[in-house]
Formats: sequence, structure tokens, C-alpha cells
Amino acid sequence: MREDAMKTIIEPFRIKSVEPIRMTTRPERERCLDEAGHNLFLLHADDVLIDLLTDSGTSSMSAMQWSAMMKGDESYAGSPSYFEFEREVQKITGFKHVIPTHQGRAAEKILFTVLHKPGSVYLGNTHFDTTRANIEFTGAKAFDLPIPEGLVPSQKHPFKGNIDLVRLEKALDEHGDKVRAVIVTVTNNSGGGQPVSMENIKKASALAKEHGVLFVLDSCRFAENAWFIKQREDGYKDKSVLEIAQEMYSYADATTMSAKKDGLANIGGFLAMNDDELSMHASNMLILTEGFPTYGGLAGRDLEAIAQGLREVVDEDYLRYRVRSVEYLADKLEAGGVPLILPAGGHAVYLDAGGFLPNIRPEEFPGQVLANELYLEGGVRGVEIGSVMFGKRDPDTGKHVAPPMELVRLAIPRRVYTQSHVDYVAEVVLAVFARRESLRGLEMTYEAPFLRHFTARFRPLAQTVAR
Ligand code: PLI
Repeated sequence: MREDAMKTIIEPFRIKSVEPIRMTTRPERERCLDEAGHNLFLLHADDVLIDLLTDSGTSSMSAMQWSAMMKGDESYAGSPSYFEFEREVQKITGFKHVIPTHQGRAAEKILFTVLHKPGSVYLGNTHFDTTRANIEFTGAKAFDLPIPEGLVPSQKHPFKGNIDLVRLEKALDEHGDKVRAVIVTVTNNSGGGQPVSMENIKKASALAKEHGVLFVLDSCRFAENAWFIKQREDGYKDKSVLEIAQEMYSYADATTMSAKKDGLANIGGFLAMNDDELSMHASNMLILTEGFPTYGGLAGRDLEAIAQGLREVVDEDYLRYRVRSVEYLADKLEAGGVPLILPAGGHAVYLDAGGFLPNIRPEEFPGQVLANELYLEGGVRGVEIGSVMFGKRDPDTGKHVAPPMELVRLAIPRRVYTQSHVDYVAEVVLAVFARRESLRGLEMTYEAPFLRHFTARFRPLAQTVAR
């Protein structure tokens, strides 16, 4: 940024095309929520005013991306759009083999399928829901090893997404050759969008190497993570975000990536690695499940949009605005006394629903209650990351086993909303906070065997049982 820059951090773009959003009344929202079984995933999106369900696939594309799409070459094999995409991915990651997939979870599914052996174990800072589900679907186990600070919402730490290296070493010793990979997710999405330091990546990679285990970066928010390293870690302030990202990837053997986040695209992803044999198995699986290796699960035009998105996402004026706009929302909520994960994450603000609604027990889904109330109050849609997404039933007792935190994530789509939208969201959260004691729990009336949060249905409880 130029030395003479003003204090106000502005959106480093102007708006060329707009999309109307629809105002609704509270009675309309009550009806919509009821019809959706009190699950915000089941709403019609045009009944939502400000949609903070996810930052995934919801970015605004730039004029350059739209024009790149017109160059999209739809050849079945050997499309120039693939080579453009491969070049950009290789520039950032340095990996030899680049396998395009229709989104991040397809890359996960392929990787865990080709790595699988009976009794496999995966170790990570915090596995994202699709990562965990794809691991568990193969019959393997996933263990989350975040640092202790990562589990205390109010405790500030510059790299709260770090993996606990002491526990990692212990787990590597304990599980021996059952461990198929160490997976570090940057930023740590389920742990609050918190960054992982370069030192932590480097040390986790060294531990994996010592134990002969593959080291994987789940890197869908690599640019936001690199920006935090530049701001917070000694020795990086004069490096470019691209150089920092390149160093992050240099410690990894492979990466899974959803281009729906820091690819600034609406669809897409990839799996990339150096190992020839692993890549051959992954490509064969790709052909079976996604498509020919030069398009995977994507159209040529999508590959072009991602290639251009990857060029734009490492722009430092963009990242400064991006991270500040999330922090701005967190600052307003913190000033109003709302419990939340601090510091703010890179792509989202995470409300601490456990602290917000201490009278609602985890088995009555405080995060889901809070997310529903934000919708009822002002048409704001967030997502529960708590007992609905990660809670389990004990197979022996049938009792609810709660995850470490009950959260509601307000994820900010990239380049979509302006400061007044964010001011409005803060007002809605503060209004619900003011009447928090009147809120009641929910009962789950339907759940699917995997990723139940997408389709679960709920019924409001008349009275919450006191803790
Ligand atoms: O939604 P996909 O399949 O393109 O990507 C899956 C995925 C993998 N890892 C991480 C850290 C994610 O955050 C992720 C997807 N995240 C979503 C959908 C989200 O709302 O955060």
C-alpha cells in the first residue's frame, strides 16, 4: 500500500453489475423457517436478505474473470484452458501434478480413496466437515489436534489455527503406520477461520516427514492465511503474499483445494501433489468419478475463471480490505458484549453460541437456535458449527456427545457486501443478544447418517430444561 494512503480501508473495486435482494417481513420469515424444518439450509435463498451461510462459491467475479470465461475452451482432452489453470496452480503451489475437480470435497474423496488401507488414521488441526466425512466414509478415523487456545473462544492468539505439535508427535508415535496423512487446514475453518503460522506448518511437516507420513495442506483459504502470516509472523512483513503462499506449499506433499473460496470462483477445486505414483492413482480415480484429467469435473470456462481468480486473490489491497471487513464486524459485536471467537477469522465471524445462550444445553442445539433467530430478526443467514454439524450420538448409551464448541459462523462472501450491509448484520446480532434470555431450544426430528446438518429437521421446544 502507498505510504500516503488514507486511514479508511476501502473496497478496492467499484461495482459494475448489481443484484437485488428481497426484503421480507417477520411473519413471512416465520413461515419460511417453519416450512424449512427450522434448518436454514432448507430455505429458498431469495427469502434471505443477507446471506452469510458460506463464503464458498459465493464470490463476485471480476470483469477480468467474466472475460476470461469467454476464452474457455471446451475440448474434451488437452484444452488450453486446463494448461492456463495448471500454470497458475503450479505458480502458487509448486506441485508437479495438478488434478482439477468440481469442488474441494471431490479432491478429498479421491485422495482418501487412493490412500486408504484398513485401520487408517488421519491427524489434523481441525478437519472440516466434508474432510472428516470423506475420511470416515472410507472407514478411517480422523483426530483433531488444535492447540488449547484454539478451543477457548475469547482467548486471543495470533495463530489460533495451529496444530498442537506435542499432541501430533504423540499421536504419530501412538498410531504408527496407520497414519496415512497429517492434514493442516489453512485457515482453520472449523476452528474459527484462524490462521496457521509458517513455523507451525514447517514443524508439523517435519514431524510428518520423520514418521514417513504424507503432509497435506487443505488450502482453500491459502491467501487469507498468507496475509495473516505477513501481518503477524516475524520475518514475513517484507515478503509478498505470493512468496509466503509458495513457502507454505513448499512444506507440503500434496494439497486439496476448493477454488470456491480463495479461487474467487463459483465452482471448482483441485488436488495437487509431487508423487508420480500417488498422482497416477488419483488421476485414474478422477477419470472414474469426475472426468478426463484436463478438465476433471469442470468446464473449460470454469478453469479460466479459477486461473484468473488465483491471480487476483493474492493482491494485497484486496486482502487488506477482505480481512479488515471481517474484523470490522467482530469489533462491533465485541464492543456490544457479544461472545465470539477472538480475534476475528479471515473469512468469517464466529459467534460463541454456548456463551450467548448458556441456558440451552448442547443437545437442544444452541447454535441452531441462534442461527434461526438471526434469520427471524433480520433475514440474516449464518450457519451452525456445533452440536448439529459435529455432535454425535454415543452408540452405546444413545446420549448426545457435544463437540468442543457451539458456534454460529457468519461467513462473508468475497467482494459481495458493502459496509452498510455489515452494519445491518451487527444491528441484527445485537438485537437478538438483547433478548437472548427468551430463547428456547430445539429437538431434532430427522437426521441423515452423514453430514446431517444439511438436511436435518427440527421442532422448537416449548421449555428448555435448566442445566
Ligand atoms: O465445498 P467444497 O467441496 O468445495 O470444499 C470442501 C471444503 C474443504 N475444506 C475446507 C476447509 C472447507 O472450508 C471446505 C468447504 N467449506 C464450506 C462449504 C464452507 O462453507 O466453509
